[in-house]
Amino acid sequence: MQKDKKNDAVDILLVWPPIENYFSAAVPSIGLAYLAAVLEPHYNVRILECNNEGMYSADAVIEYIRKMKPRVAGFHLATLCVPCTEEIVKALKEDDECPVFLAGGPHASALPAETLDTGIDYIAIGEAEATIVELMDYICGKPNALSPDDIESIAFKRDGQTVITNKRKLLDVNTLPYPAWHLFNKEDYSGALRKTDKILPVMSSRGCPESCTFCYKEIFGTSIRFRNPKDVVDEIEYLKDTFQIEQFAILDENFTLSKKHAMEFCNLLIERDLNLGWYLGNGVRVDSTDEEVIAIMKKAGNYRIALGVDSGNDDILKELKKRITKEQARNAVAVYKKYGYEITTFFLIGAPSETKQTVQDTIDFAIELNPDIASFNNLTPLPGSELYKYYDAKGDLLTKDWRHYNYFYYKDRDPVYNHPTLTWDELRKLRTKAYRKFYFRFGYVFSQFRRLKSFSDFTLLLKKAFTFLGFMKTNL
Ligand code: B12
Ligand code: SF4
Repeated sequence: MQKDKKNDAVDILLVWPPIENYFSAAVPSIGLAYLAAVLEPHYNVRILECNNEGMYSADAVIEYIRKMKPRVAGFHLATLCVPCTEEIVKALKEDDECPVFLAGGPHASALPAETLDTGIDYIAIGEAEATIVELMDYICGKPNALSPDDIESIAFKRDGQTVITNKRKLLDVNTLPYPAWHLFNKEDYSGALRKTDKILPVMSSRGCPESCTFCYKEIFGTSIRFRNPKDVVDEIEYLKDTFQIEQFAILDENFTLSKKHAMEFCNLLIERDLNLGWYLGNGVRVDSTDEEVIAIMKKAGNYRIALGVDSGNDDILKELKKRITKEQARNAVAVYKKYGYEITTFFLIGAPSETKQTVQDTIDFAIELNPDIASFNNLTPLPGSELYKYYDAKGDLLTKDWRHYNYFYYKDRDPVYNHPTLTWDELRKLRTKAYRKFYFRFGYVFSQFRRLKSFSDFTLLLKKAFTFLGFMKTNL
């Protein structure tokens, strides 16, 4: 999709760094696509999505950057991306000439001072569409550019001391341009759970007002900002016309929170008759189950939903500050099943008060709900979450080697925190048990076969089964 600008000097390369042991390249980074969109009118921008483009090692990225010689290289940092990025930045800083390094994203926003120690020159904390343009204007010496002290929500070092500037206000989401997907190199994004790879993500809101202890809150805070539904549907129509997408993924953190927003969006989508499938893969809350909304979402093409159920024990749900109950989860699954949805339920294993019995409650509850996919993640205190601060304050974080902060995988992972009662090995075994008990059941296999309506459903089921078996074999 990228424009041919091979002969132009590159002002900024935006990098989604490689992650070892990465499970699914489900969608491209909409954060980088928004940043590219605000930069493009002023600067020559390129994108490198390492995992999605098959670039898995620091060495490959180093060579790529040496060849391209961008003036600035900006990294999107989830916690797992930090070790590889540090390797890249430190190696390039040994060269006679190297780019100016920027970083932003979840890890950099949660721990800006520590992230500067990786060699990054400037960090944009939080939402960065305005920040990145101001930073580029400064770095590129534009007349009237602000000086770093006057650019809000950045961190940098001066004389070895970290400077963090005043906090910037969240922006008006209705002023954002469309994400610049035309600058991305890939046309298709493969995912094991869906029927087509011709897919792009869309965000109709930013943020979530809840405060679950394990969730990341440093970028969009605890408010929710909705876009005008008409603009969102215009964007989707543009994606279909321009990139021939067959599906889209809504990345909102709390799409069903506002009935009015969800209903208006779906009604407009139905009116436009775009004939696109879509899914809500990030999880919606079970306490916002409204049958009228679910019926219209289904009619508008939504076929897959993920529900944040998290535990089969009400006390654990309280401890996690989920503000939901098992009964609400039961009701939600029943209503989504009634409308024929493919349902994923997310569960977490390892809340601070978790015991073998409460994990058993979760396994029993998952079996009772019998969704199409039950995902049991190892509760990992990720920087930016309340749980991280809790374990850090207690001195119970065992390592800050970030490559181990992976909630999908146990393979090659050291323990990252001291759980109050369960050992790391017990947590690992409990999670393996959850997967085995849930999936290796006649009732589960039977319900999956009963859903098949066509040969393509069957091939998708096989694709899911092989992906899952590969995951079980290598990572539990
Ligand atoms: C959609 C999503 C995904 C998608 C797409 C990921 C992506 N990075 O775009 C998929 C499914 C692929 C995914 C994968 C993973 N995800 Co995810 N994901 C999300 C989710 C729900 C929304 C992210 C999003 O699109 N936000 C919207 C855009 C507009 O915001 P943004 O990406 O943050 O970008 C803005 C700023 O951060 C900043 N910015 C971002 N990059 C840069 C770069 C520079 C140079 C600058 C200056 C600024 C800047 O500017 C952007 C515009 O304002 C968040 C939840 C959340 N609350 O953010 C979790 C979240 C980001 N994911 C998380 C995790 C852990 C992962 C995985 C590691 C899971 C795994 N084990 O594989 C991988 C990591 C992938 C990766 N390489 O980053 C954690 C990260 C926490 C942390 N401390 O690292 C979050 C916060 C969820 C949580 N657990 O609380 N994820
Ligand atoms: S887990 Fe879901 S409901 Fe809880 S704060 Fe995060 S996005 Fe909101």
